[in-house]
Amino acid sequence: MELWEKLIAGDEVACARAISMVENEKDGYLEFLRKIHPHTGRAYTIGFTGPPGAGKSTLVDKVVKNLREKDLKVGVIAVDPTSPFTRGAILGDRIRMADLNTDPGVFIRSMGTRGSLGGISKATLAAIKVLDAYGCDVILVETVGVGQSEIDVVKTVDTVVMVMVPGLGDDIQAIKAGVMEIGDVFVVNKADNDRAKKTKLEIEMMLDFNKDWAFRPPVSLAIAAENTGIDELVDNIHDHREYLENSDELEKRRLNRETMQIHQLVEDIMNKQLDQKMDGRKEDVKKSLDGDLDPYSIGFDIAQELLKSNQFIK
Ligand SMILES: Nc1nc2c(ncn2[C@@H]2O[C@H](COP(=O)(O)OP(=O)(O)OP(=O)(O)O)[C@@H](O)[C@H]2O)c(=O)[nH]1
Ligand SMILES: [Mg+2]
Repeated sequence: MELWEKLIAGDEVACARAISMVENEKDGYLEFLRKIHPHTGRAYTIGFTGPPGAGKSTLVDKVVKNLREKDLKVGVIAVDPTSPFTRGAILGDRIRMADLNTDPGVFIRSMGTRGSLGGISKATLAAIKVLDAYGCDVILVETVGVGQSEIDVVKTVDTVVMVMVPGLGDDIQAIKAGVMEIGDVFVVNKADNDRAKKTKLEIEMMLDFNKDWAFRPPVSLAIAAENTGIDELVDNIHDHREYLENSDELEKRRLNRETMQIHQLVEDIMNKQLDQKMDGRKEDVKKSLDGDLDPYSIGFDIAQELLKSNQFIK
């Protein structure tokens, strides 16, 4: 059997190999993705984002267990934060998730943040496809909500869970811009801290500034470390899913995701061609600097050459 056949048959080793293959864009990875595409589209994807140390991994771990009780096959993609300060926490994640690793109904994968801008979201999108073909019913994606590339990752999932912590209300103005718009479901974790209720109210107030919600994001409390508030969070995610499915929103989000994938692929192909062409134009660039040529003519000329050539398709 070929790798893709093993993958869709639910072979765990094949799944790990397939993710590495697409993540590293090894030879034949596009052909591989084409083969598995007809076997995708079934999985529901949920992103968990929020500040470093908010308890995202702990929550994901508990949510996975909750979903496993419902006999759902679950995939987890943890996008490793770039900050060296959080390395210890990552190690912690691995240890905490160790017991999930022995469950054949759970597949966990960490993704590095190396590569160019858009690299993570591209690799994550591809990994989602692989886990979908592997037969996961639900795929959870954990990212630290700090940089643009993490926000890009989050934009590709069906439901975005925004993990907050008590006291965030103090500087809620600062996080308002990015955070309030992308969260579909909010959860204030670490509710063993007595400021949690106040933070929940503050978030609700912020949300209620906008009166025209088609789906007003629910806000709940959780103590992930004690497995408290998980049922309510899972219910809220489910409500959001129902809303998406009963409107045209789910299709809209998935169209966005598909568009993004196509966009990234074309960009990649064009960029590679462009880099090659630029290498051959070093003399012209020098002339441009000396004033014998200009960058606009060179750029336009290269663009025309690229558009005329049929070399894109390889
Ligand atoms: N008090 C308290 N601590 C918690 C709770 N949930 C998680 N923690 C602790 O908070 C710390 C960070 O938890 P993680 O789950 O690693 O947080 P994270 O958001 O995944 O962290 P990064 O991935 O590094 O951004 C750990 O020490 C957890 O044990 C909670 O509900 N209450
Ligand atoms: Mg984490």
